[in-house]
This record gives sequence, C-alpha cells and structure tokens, in this order.
Amino acid sequence: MISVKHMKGKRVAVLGLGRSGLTSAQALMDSGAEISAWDDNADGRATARAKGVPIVTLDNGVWSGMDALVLSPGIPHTHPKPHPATIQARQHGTEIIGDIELLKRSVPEATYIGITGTNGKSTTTALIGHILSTANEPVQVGGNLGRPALDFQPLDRDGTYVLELSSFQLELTPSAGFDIAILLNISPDHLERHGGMDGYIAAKRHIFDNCTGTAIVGIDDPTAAAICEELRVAGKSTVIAVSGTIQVPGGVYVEDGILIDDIDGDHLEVMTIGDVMTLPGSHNAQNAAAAYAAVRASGLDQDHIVAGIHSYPGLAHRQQLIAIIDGTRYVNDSKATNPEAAARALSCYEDIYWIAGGRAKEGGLDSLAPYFSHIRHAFLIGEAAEPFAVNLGDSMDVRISGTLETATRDAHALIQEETPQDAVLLLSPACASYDQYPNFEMRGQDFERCVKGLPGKDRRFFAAAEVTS
Ligand code: UMA
Repeated sequence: MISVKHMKGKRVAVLGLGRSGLTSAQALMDSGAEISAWDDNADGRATARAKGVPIVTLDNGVWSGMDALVLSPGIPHTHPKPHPATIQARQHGTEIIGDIELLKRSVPEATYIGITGTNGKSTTTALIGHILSTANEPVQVGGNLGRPALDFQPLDRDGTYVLELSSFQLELTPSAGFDIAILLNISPDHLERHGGMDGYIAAKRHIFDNCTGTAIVGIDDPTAAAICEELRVAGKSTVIAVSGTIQVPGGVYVEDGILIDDIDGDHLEVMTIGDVMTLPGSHNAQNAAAAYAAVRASGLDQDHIVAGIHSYPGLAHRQQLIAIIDGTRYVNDSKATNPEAAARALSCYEDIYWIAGGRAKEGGLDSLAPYFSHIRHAFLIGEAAEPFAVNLGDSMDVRISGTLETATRDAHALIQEETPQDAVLLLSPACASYDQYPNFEMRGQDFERCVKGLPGKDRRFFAAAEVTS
C-alpha cells in the first residue's frame, strides 16, 4: 500500500467506499490523516466500518477546515447532476481529487505512464506492463484496470507506474504531468457524465496537461488526430503519432502486419505484429504501436520490447484466445458490451460462429453490417435473442440458443459437423450481460467453463494475462 505521507494530520473526506474509495480510506488512515468517510449505500458503509473506517455523514457541517475530498471516479461531480457533497465541498473551497492524484503526490520520483482512450486502453496498459515486467523492470500496473492506485507497492526513481486512466479519473487528477502520456482514440462514451462530447474530449485531453516528456497519440480517428496536431503546434512535449492502419512519417505504425518505427526517420522494421495471436486486428495493431512507442520512450532496448510483445498473453474477456479445439479457435470477447466493440472482433476473423445477445444497447446492429459476410452462423442468447434474430435473419443463419451454455454446445456441434478451415467460435455479445450475469467478467468466465467442457480430439487451452503485478 502507498504511504500518503503528505496528508498526515490533514482532514480528508472520502466519498464512495467501493474498490478505490476503501483503499484510499485505508491508505489515508495508515498515513495519519483524519478521515471522514461515506458511501450512499448501507452495505458499502457496513463493509468499511467493519474495517475500522470512520463513517461520518458528509453534510454541510463537516466541510469547514476540510483539506480535501477524495472522490470515487464513478460519483458525478458535474454532470448529469453533481453529488450534493461535491457542491458543499466546492462552496467551502475544499479541493476534490481522486486516488491517482494522491499516488502522484506521494511518489513523485517514480516514472508515470498514463494511458487513456475510449477503446484499447486496458490492452495497451497490460501490454506495456507485460513488456516492462518481462524485462525485469520494477513496475506496477493498474488504475482503471484492476488494481486501485493506492494499493500499489511504493517504487523509487527507477520504477514505473503504468496507469489505465478513465475520463472520470483524469478529471480527478488535476496535476496530471505524466512522463509518458498516451491517448489512443476518442469516440462518444460516458457523455451523460461529461455533459456531452466536448466535456468528454476535454477530460481525455487532460492527460497531456503538464506533460513535458512524451505524448503518444493515435491518429486513426479524427478527434484524436486533431489533438495530435494541436500538441505538435504547442510544442511542449515530444509528440509521437501512432497508427494501426496508415503510414505515419516520424511515428510508429503497422503496415502489412509489420510494426514500423519511423521515429528517427529510418523506417525500421521492428517485428511482424500480424503473427501475435493475442493482438488481432488493426485496433490491436495501434495498441501495440502505442505500447512500443511508450516503452521505447522509457529507454527499453529493442530486444526486450520485441520479446515482450511476442509473449503477451492477452487480457481476459477481450478477444481472449481461450482454446484451440481440433483447429478451431475459441475466443472470449465478453467485454464487447456494445456493437462498436463487437465490430472490432468481427472484423478480425473471416469464418465466425458468433455468439451474441444479452441486454441490448440503443442503436441496433446496423454498424455490424460490413462484417456480416464474416459470420457463418449466429447463436443468440438473452433478452436480445428474439429482436436480434429478426434483425439478422435476412443476412445470415441464426439460431435462438437462449443461454450461453446451449449456444456454446450448439456452435461446437455445428463446427464439428461442418469441419471448417480456420474457423473461430467467438463470444462477442454486442450487449450488456446484466440480464443473465452480474457482469461481463462472470459471463466470460462462464463461457470459458462451457468451452472447457467441450469434447474434441486435440484440445489446447491458454491462460490470460494477470492484470496486477
Ligand atoms: N457511490 C456513492 N454515491 C454515488 C455513487 C456511488 O456512494 O452517488 C458508491 C457506491 O455505493 C460504491 C462506490 O461509490 O460503493 C463505487 O465507486 P466507483 O463507482 O467509483 O467504483 P470503484 O469500486 O471505486 O471502482 C473504480 C472504477 N469505477 C468506475 O470508474 C465506475 C473502476 O473502473 C476501477 O477499476 C476501480 O476504481 C479501481 O481503480 C471500472 C469501470 O467501470 C472498471 N470504469 C469505467 C470504464 O472502464 O468505462 C470508467
């Protein structure tokens, strides 16, 4: 756990006692801060109280002389409606910060690599962490991905914190100042929390504030590409553009499956990225280009970088290769809770037995149409099964399987019957899981359990990356 020494003797309110808030409360208490903690949920309060955290109602009476409010990232402080405690804190001049800000103030000597973007930030974070740890560099990996920041081990000046940063966390990290800051892409997300697209872009762009080191920016979407240009013009940091699809003079990109480093203008062919089974598709090509640029900027040599990318095991539930059974790949993409995410997976394979459905998001499946020709058969589950069957029925063979267990068995039986070459059984639901599971992780785990129970002559199983280090 991180010692938050600078808060010793300070009065600190902690609002939200989930994973990040409870860790913050404990780290602050251990460091000698006087804390007043609250969670609007009675179970959250009970769990914290049982761990010795002082529970105090954060009403108007507590704010006088309060030094800081440590806010959990999921709690609104501007849109759609600020939490009342955040209004009172502001009225009393109490600064509102999150756990990443506390980490940065507590361990300023370490190196910080921050990664944000609408999509791909978990993969890029895990990949950077994997490359650095396989090169035996002292590294801690987490943030929005898995481990709360104050749960990390303390590092010295040789150590690196690799942090996945959500737009919510960035808003609560006023000093920013990452040594290496990465923005992968921007498309509409969490708009309610940011009062629209402009607010969301501003929150993401904040990752570059006070960055005097290296700014790495994906240019495969117009919004991020425009930010890349603005940063170049501002000239405050070294700017490296990265792409998974187009040539970038002076940047890092993937061309015909080859990762090219043109930072020094010498068009260096680093490695064949197309062969890395755990990083399929052009979106992962861009993630790999960003990860490469980051660890290169941190000073790591080529051999370690290439070895690390080659051995990257992939993250659970994100196009995770869980098995190859009789030549067919079984891929768990349970994290694809919307059509945009499912489209990325569908674009990566040619001959797909697709399991989809759950609780549908707004907007329908029209954005998937370009990839319908990649789908041999769809097996539909959950609340969306019937409407999806109506939607897809004219374009492909569909079957309403209902549950994941039935869908997996149905698809496997058909694969064994049709014996296709180079096929993929893909769970990429394009839907939330909440109609049948508590979360996408449990849906993905259930899929893995179902796949492990399937018969086959030649069955090989693979493990995903650990998200903590
Ligand atoms: N709460 C209140 N009042 C409210 C709302 C919530 O008291 O008005 C309480 C809840 O009762 C609960 C706590 O706040 O006890 C939850 O806080 P939180 O939503 O911030 O969740 P944590 O458990 O602290 O997890 C957070 C991140 N969650 C969010 O940003 C929503 C986790 O990201 C992160 O892994 C974790 O910190 C550790 O750093 C998850 C996430 O969904 C993966 N992120 C979003 C995303 O990826 O799209 C941004």
